[in-house]
Amino acid sequence: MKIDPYDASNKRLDDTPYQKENVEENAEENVAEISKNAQFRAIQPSTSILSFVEENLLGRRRLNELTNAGYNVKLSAPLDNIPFSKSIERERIEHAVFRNKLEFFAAAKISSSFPPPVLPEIAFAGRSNVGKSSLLNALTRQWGVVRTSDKPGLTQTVNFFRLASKLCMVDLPGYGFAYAKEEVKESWEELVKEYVSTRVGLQRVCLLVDTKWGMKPRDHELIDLMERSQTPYQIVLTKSDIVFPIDVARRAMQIQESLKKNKSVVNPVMMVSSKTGGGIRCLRSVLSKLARFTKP
Ligand SMILES: Nc1nc2c(ncn2[C@@H]2O[C@H](COP(=O)(O)OP(=O)(O)OP(=O)(O)O)[C@@H](O)[C@H]2O)c(=O)[nH]1
Ligand SMILES: [Mg+2]
Repeated sequence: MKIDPYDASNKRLDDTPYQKENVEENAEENVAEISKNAQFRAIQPSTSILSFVEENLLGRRRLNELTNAGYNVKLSAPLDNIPFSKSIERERIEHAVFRNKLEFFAAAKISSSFPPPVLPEIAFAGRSNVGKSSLLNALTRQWGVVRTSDKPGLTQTVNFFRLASKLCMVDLPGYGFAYAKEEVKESWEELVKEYVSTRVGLQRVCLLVDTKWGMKPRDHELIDLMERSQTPYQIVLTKSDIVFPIDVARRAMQIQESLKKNKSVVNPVMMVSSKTGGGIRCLRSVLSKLARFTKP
């Protein structure tokens, strides 16, 4: 895998060699790529997916579309607010779980240092740079608590955060990036695999997939493992603000169809943008159902 120096929006390329000396092979690859694109464009998303995308204003949108719908574009993640809100401040997070202070409490490089599983746990997995740490911040609106970076491979340990005594959220190191040494990469990947297949109290793995790029071989590898260990996982499409709304819908449809026969997958495919806040409220609703509820 190589990093594309000219692509400021998304640095990842396929795991294929960057430059091919063999021109014929290159031409063949181009044809395959074109037909892959044509197949993608031919996907007909279901009406429920299409209306989810429209209702949540997902995908690349003009600013005036957001203002016309009543969102205050001066706020960060404006779609994560109530439309036509009269309040100058941002409206409170509606979910009792995600309103709590996000507290970092443990980091582990080896499985023996995982903290005891006391709370229901949700983990965020996915390729490096897919937006795992950003999503944790966006869900809690506590930007800065979880460190994010545009340099892939920032999160290098399994990091545990708690939301009061209700939920534990786990930020996993990303897999498949170019900078780290082979042996370091392998040890992180092994740690992630061990975590998702053996962790007691793990309620769900949110497997984050970049909307623009879709699923890659390493995502399938992790899915196969979670199927074998019967770990419930849900696909969350990230960075949906980068592509056109129709392509967000197509990607969700494509993934939903490809996992139709899987047993441990939790539907539906969620779609979010930590940047615009699109889909974040829905994801909170889905995930807060897994939290521990204490009687009022
Ligand atoms: N446009 C856009 N960029 C995003 C979004 N979410 C994250 N990013 C950017 O993507 C980059 C990587 O985000 P992180 O949250 O650090 O990704 P990560 O998956 O935690 O990465 P690792 O820790 O390396 O595995 C940062 O530059 C973010 O600003 C999003 O919804 N939209
Ligand atoms: Mg991270």
